[in-house]
Amino acid sequence: MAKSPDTICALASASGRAGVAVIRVSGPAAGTALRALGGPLPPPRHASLRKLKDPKSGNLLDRGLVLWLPGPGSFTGEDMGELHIHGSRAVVGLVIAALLSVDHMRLAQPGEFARRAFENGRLDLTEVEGLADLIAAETEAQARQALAQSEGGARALYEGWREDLVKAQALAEAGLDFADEADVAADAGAKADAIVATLLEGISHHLADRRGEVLRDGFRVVIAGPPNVGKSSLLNALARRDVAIVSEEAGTTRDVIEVHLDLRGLPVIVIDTAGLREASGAVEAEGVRRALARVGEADLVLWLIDATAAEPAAMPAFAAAAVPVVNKIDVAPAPPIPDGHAISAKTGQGMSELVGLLADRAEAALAAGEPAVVTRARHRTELEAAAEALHRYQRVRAGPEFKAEELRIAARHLGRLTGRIDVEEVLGAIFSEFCIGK
Ligand SMILES: Nc1nc2c(ncn2[C@@H]2O[C@H](COP(=O)(O)OP(=O)(O)OP(=O)(O)O)[C@@H](O)[C@H]2O)c(=O)[nH]1
Ligand SMILES: [Mg+2]
Repeated sequence: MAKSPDTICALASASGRAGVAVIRVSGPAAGTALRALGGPLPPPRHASLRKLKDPKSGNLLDRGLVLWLPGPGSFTGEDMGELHIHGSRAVVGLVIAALLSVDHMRLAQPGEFARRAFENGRLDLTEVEGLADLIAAETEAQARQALAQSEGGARALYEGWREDLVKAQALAEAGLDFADEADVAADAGAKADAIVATLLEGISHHLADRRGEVLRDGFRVVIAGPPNVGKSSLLNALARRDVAIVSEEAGTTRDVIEVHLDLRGLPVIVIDTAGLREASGAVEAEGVRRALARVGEADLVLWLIDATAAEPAAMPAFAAAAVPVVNKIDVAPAPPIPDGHAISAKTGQGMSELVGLLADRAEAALAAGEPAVVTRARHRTELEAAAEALHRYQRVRAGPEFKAEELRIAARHLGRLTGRIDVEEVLGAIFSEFCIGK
């Protein structure tokens, strides 16, 4: 792809007060800009301490490290520079203003460095996504998965599959060319069939693995139950802070409130919901509707039961798969409930066991084995479409040209995954994830 004429610069570290801030520059004028502020270019990829001056006035702006990272071996593939300066808003503002006074320099759009890395073939789409996830990672397991993906874990697999498909396609087309020589055609067809069978096995194996998406989004635990049983109190106890309003009034919670926990390095999102009952008003009814929607998306539901209630509320059908948790055992003994957990959100009794249970469930769903490859709905959609085309290939009886067409369709979906083709429709969404500090 042609080099972009603009040179871009931006603060790469989080904005605000910090010991050090990093400003990145990329594009054909990167070297000129570094020289304009910091004097002669340091040797490539060696940090050099420089006085940074305003090119117009000659005023000293700061003293900092200058890095010269010439293309094409740089992150973006273009000539790049980095300035490590003091991290105050004032210094960062002055240095960026000085950079912008250099010809052909402008501020980068969110994600533009990654976009250039992609356009210059330094990263494929899955690696860009992995990088966005790595920047957003909140727990160790998320960071590990994102790093594996940003280092090409998914790319290698998907590219390998695409190459196999191209081979199968060539074989299927050979069947067309040698239609008169039945032996040759049959042999090529059988080889293509074998490649497709192996491919389908591989794709199905990875589609069956949902760990990647759950790990990226967080393991979702929904606290549900009748009003006033202590759902919000349990959320606060898990969060160890007052996140949700607690009161003896039934129907207190209406909005859905989420808390992000890190349990053994795994991201667990605990969600408090409105008490489920025949709502007494439109706002509460909306709360109940939202509660039920969250239950539907949950990886685990905790069904809360009030130990002090004369008669526990009947469990709705969805709660059959839920973990029953009896609360308020500081006031009344827990009724015997099979596989139930007994806690007091107020005194903390039974809470460490409950946290242990959440961590175990999250671990069972997420951990174990190699990092997952399918980490986003986008991957799943394309892989499913590719697998469908391969299934149709296996069912085609009409003739080799129809088989070859299904292989082309499957290859197109794998090409979309890595960003070889049809990238424009997904690019905007992915690169906007690089908006630092959002
Ligand atoms: N003694 C005792 N009281 C509790 C405990 N947990 C909650 N409560 C009390 O029960 C009442 C209801 O608590 P909430 O946490 O607001 O209950 P909720 O299920 O979120 O209620 P809604 O949002 O109205 O559905 C409050 O007065 C709490 O102080 C507990 O473990 N022991
Ligand atoms: Mg509540």
